[in-house]
Amino acid sequence: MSEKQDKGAALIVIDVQNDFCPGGALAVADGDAVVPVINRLMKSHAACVLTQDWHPPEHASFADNHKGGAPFSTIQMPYGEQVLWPRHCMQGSAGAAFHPALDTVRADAVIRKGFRAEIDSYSAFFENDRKTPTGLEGYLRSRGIKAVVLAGLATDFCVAWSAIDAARLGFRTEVRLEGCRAIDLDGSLERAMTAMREAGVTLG
Ligand code: VGL
Ligand code: ZN
Repeated sequence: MSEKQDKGAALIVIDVQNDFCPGGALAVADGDAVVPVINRLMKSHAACVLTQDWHPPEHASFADNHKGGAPFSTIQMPYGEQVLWPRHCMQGSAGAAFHPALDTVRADAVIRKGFRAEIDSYSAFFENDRKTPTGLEGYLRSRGIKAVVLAGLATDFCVAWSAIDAARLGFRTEVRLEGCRAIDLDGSLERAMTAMREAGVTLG
């Protein structure tokens, strides 16, 4: 899809925050490389929404909130499997701030997610129970938006979960891979790519 044809689509920028960039608490390799790509994409889209991972200190996804919980191990939560992460994107912290070079002035809205201590939220649309809405669907629909383009961090977690939900909700959905970087934990990138394709997401 050319940048011109994207005009009617909303760009959804996922979690381009200091903690996911080199030097951050949950750094994604080469994570800051997405910033210039996304700044350029912002200029060719009619609407732009940023998401911000935004956790309270007692958040259930933090390994150090679980006795003996090792970072990057997996536990069962009432809503399903949960990876335990290093403490990251704490509400109000420097790590939770957007990357300083991200052109945030161009954003129409910021959706924060993961602010409920007992449940994680990878997707921009629903928490990890896949039911509790963030409000993004209503925001996009009330603006008449029918197509979304996604970029950001990380490809295999928050970008993939957001893209799959967008497609399921009936939005025409494209992920711009040049504007994404992955964590790639035990094959998670490969699984995410397959799941996105199966959900009808265009990988561009
Ligand atoms: C993310 C792990 C934990 C992401 C957020 O933005 O992909 N990953 N929290
Ligand atoms: Zn998080």
